[in-house]
Amino acid sequence: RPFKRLADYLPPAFSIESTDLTFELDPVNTVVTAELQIRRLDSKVVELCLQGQQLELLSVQYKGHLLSADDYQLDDKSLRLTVQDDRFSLVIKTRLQPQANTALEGLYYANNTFCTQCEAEGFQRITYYLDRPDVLSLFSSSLIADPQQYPFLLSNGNKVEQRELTDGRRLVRWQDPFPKPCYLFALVAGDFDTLSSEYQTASGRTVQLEFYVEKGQGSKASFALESLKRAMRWDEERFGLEYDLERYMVVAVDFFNMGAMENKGLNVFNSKYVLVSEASATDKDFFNVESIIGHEYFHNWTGNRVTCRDWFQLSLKEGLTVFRDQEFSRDMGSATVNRIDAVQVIRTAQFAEDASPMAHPIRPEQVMEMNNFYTVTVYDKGAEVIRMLHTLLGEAGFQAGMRLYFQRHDGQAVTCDDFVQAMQDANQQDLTAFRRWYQQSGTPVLSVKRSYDADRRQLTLTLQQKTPPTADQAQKQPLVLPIRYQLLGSKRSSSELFVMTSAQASLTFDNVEATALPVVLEDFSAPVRLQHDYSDAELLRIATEASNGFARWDALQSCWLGWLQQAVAKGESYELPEGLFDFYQQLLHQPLTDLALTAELLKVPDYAVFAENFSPIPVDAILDAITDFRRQLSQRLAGAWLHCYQQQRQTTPDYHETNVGQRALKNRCLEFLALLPECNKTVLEQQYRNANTMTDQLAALKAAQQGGYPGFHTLMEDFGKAWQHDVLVLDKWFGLHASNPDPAVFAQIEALCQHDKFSWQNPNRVRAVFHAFTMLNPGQFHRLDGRGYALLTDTVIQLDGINPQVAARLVTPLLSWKRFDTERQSLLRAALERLADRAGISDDVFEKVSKALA
Ligand code: B3K
Ligand code: ZN
Repeated sequence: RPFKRLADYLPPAFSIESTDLTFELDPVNTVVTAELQIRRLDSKVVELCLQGQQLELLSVQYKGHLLSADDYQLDDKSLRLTVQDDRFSLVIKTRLQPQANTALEGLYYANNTFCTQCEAEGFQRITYYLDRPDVLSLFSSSLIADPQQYPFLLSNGNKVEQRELTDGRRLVRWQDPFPKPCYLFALVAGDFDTLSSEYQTASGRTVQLEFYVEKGQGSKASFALESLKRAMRWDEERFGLEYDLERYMVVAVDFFNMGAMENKGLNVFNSKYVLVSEASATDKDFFNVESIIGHEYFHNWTGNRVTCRDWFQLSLKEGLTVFRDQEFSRDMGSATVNRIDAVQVIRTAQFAEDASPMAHPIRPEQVMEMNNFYTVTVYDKGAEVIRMLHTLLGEAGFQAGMRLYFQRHDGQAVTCDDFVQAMQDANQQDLTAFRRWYQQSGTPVLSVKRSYDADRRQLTLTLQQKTPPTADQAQKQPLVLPIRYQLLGSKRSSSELFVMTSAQASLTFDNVEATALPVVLEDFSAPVRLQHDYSDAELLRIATEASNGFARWDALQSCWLGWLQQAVAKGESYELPEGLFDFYQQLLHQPLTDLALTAELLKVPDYAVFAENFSPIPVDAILDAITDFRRQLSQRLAGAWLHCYQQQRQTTPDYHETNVGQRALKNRCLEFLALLPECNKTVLEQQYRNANTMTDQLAALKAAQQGGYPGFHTLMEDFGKAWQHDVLVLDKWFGLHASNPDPAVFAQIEALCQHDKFSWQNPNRVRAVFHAFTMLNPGQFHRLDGRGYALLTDTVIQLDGINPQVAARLVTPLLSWKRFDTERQSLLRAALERLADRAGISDDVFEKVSKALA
């Protein structure tokens, strides 16, 4: 099957100056009329090739003349015609069946609602078009439907007309004044609860904010609405960027392939990231709503006003917008914990991707199915690359670069190179070497060695970087690494920046004591794996003394990894050092002001964090060691957990930094208390029954599950009944079932798939069950009898026929077969072969599986 390559990029030979769409909406028979004004840009080209998939072509008119089937070529991917004129109109009529569209790409119908998803290449499932981001067109659209069933007919831009037709249907017409690529087109038709408000921009314009959510859920959208206002204000203050239309609409739907979509003026969201209340959503859910609302809003400038030339440049908008949403979140809550969470994503998921058959640079060079490249590498490593630029140039330099970028490229479709060039020119800094981050994949290993010369009182740090080969690229070169560091126990106590540009470098410190201790890579200033030879005592000293909160947490992470490696090597219990118990004791009696950070410091890392550091991954030994560490901590510090738990027990329900921190700390304590048989009943039952937030209720359930509490099943039954009307909460319940570490989980999953609220068509439901099973239940998923792998393989096959995008996301845990022992390797390989050999498997799944087997 063919790949598309970045190297083959050619500018478009035609432009589509305007696109006027008419939709006669019907679940089983929607007729789309597209009227395109086309201009030839390259006079040598006579063939116009429009992409189209899953379409029934009804008619084509060229300059007002109906064409016959001999006038064009049609296949299952395109419509081609020979054109003589430099300017002409085309009117194309197509028929769609939105209800049959379970792939949820293009125009689909679910839950009595019409909805579109066009990024990356979904618009070609609506009409024949130049479906590429560098073709910008002025869009207008007329939506026609039965007003009883679909009182709201929404599309991008300004509403310019609404009237009732003689046949009883309603027509609403929209015009978007900003030219845009078709991936930003959207329409929604349905019946909703609405929530609206106004926003005054910095320059004094008024913007209408409108949220459209499922009937009866209106009150759950107010936090999202307030988040939007905060994001709008923040972008004005930090980036000087204002919203540009009179209306900003957000629609929440339960059937959606991803988190949300930044369509111009009409965002479509997965309801999970809009609908929250303290009773039904956790603090983490609130966080996600605020951050994704911010993300989609920030796209209006970084993505929509300036868009991508081609899909290989995806990180141009995604890396930059993730950086912007992370900065926004950091200003809204605990800055340190925000950074910790972002780093965890890199260290687990992104490093794992680098080590997998799907390894790719943040700007990929070849792609079979673009939807497979909305990855942690493009998004999150992409954001780290932007963050490094920010570190190198400073806030003022970075903002100067942003201003130049918009000055040059507003209204254009550009490349990652254009972005770096603007940063370079605004700062008169040569960023040639830095650009390597865009073309080189893989995780650099940075090793740090220390030597102290007592006579000269001189400390030398020797730094070395090396990037191991990846599946896609054998040769690697040194990268530009901004390294933030601090020297503990010396006069130079502030944090400094060293920019490493070659494979080796050294740093010397004069006039320092032998006890001076360098803290390297503060705030994770470069996305690398750090290797050092620090002792437990030194790491615990950093964890206690460093001024950088991230560095404190990170030192502890190094400790945990070291202890776990020893436990695995010994194959038996490893006794945690006294220094750790003392440190924890202290934290539990006197938590830091940042309670959320305190909770992070008190955590034994998850399986995924440890696993990423092994090859082959000793699944069972890691799980045993984690269980043993947790047991040691719970027993040795029993009194301290209870003391701290009681101190933090009373919390105010609203989502506010102090309450969130308090809940995080309390629930960390609960997690350890639940491992003590004597505490179980009262503490767990009480917290579950008396919880004033979903955060606390769910934490009690999780602690009960992990602690093996006998009453757990009764609590689960109660929870399932209490929340059966709320699918978003039910998803949490599905996930808990699927993460049951007992072999009974297989029967439970079977039962869940029969549950009347489960649907294979709904990505949220499918992910709730199978994401939990594959990612949060490593013991059962990686069983040595292959049952876990077989279940996932069957699921991927079943799902591929319904929704290839979701199937391809689910298949990921099977790809890294080479990282396991020989028994698991052969089981995984067989699973992959079963998928590869399957007739009619989608490109989405095939691309990944065939890479894994190559
Ligand atoms: N741009 C969309 C993602 C589209 C994914 C297409 N498979 C959401 C976002 O990143 O904001
Ligand atoms: Zn995005």
